[in-house]
Amino acid sequence: MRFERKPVTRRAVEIIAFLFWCVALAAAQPARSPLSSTNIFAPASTPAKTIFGLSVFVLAVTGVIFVVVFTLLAYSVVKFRGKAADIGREPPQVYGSTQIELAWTVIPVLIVAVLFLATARVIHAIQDAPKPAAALDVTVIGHQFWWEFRYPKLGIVTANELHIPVSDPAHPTPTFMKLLSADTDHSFWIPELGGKTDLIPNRVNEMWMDPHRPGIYLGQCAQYCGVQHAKMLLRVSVDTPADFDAWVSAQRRAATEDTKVIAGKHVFEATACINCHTVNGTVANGRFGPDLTHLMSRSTIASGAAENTPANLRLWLQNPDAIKVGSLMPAMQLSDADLDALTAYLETLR
Ligand code: HEC
Ligand SMILES: [Cu+2]
Repeated sequence: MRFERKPVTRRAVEIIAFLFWCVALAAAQPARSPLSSTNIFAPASTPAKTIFGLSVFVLAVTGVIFVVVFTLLAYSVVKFRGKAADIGREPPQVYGSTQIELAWTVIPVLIVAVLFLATARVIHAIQDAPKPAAALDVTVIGHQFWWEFRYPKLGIVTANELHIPVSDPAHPTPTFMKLLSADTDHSFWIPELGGKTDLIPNRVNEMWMDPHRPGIYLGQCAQYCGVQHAKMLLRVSVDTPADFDAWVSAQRRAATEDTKVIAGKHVFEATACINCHTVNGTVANGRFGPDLTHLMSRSTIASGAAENTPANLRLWLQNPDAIKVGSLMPAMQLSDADLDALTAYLETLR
């Protein structure tokens, strides 16, 4: 019987070429193109850079191992391939070489030790980093399926779009976060700013980030938390100090009262909205859903599921499932007139 070996080797070469191509493609993504704002190859803060350095190191070590092992394997496959004359014969049996056995025990142990020490160093550098006095405190609370951000020292509560100041390495102003969960496990992940950290009920996890350049950074809940886990997006706006101060003072202003939308406000206050949402200065003080006091300062609604436009807002109020199936906000069965009035009212929450 003749074995058909060529196609197998060719297939293996193709698969490996494909894997290399994938890695090269991912690495070659331009760092700031709109498609790559979650690019793990473009770290923009100290923890993300440290983790990136470690992963490149681990990839290099394992890459060398891969090349060595694969070369030996390919060599053996070709060199010792079965010949027709070998069929029915056993290959020569070789037993016990202390040198070889020592080598293939000691070298891997050393490699594992090096990887372990390098990793331990990075974990220590990130988790035990001292917190400077100028650090900003933010409490992040994961909800099915949105993010709550509280700034305890500034008295600000917002949702889904986190604003933090850029951190100049000469005068670092990192953001230190406490991560909590209101229901089930979630995971906070902004690839360019830091590693993943889970939000676990009845536990406080911590992480920090010190973004080096202003911009919008995107992320995503990275732990399956229910049907709309995939639409639990994160948007971090890294602001210049002046922009951040302006944002803070805008968030601390009381909600403006606009008499033109009084009808919509009545609908809001007479409906169950107020049990789930807060609007400062009104009877609404619910905490089950996002704080709406400055809803219009956000560019998206429903955790990045839709842009914050009047049409989307109206659609959301009419039927949240149209934007985010399975979201925990009920459709309130409002009349068209009430929907219009309510949307007009929400549009004034700047
Ligand atoms: C049972 C509680 C509940 C009620 C009642 C409720 N909501 Fe919501 N609402 C939520 C939840 C939960 C979310 C977050 C949904 C998500 O993103 O998954 C939400 C999201 C929103 C958002 C988007 C906020 C953002 O920043 O993403 C708006 C606007 C909103 N609700 C307005 C209203 C209005 C107006 C009413 C009354 C007609 C109302 N809600 C009634 C729970 C509720
Ligand atoms: Cu989640």
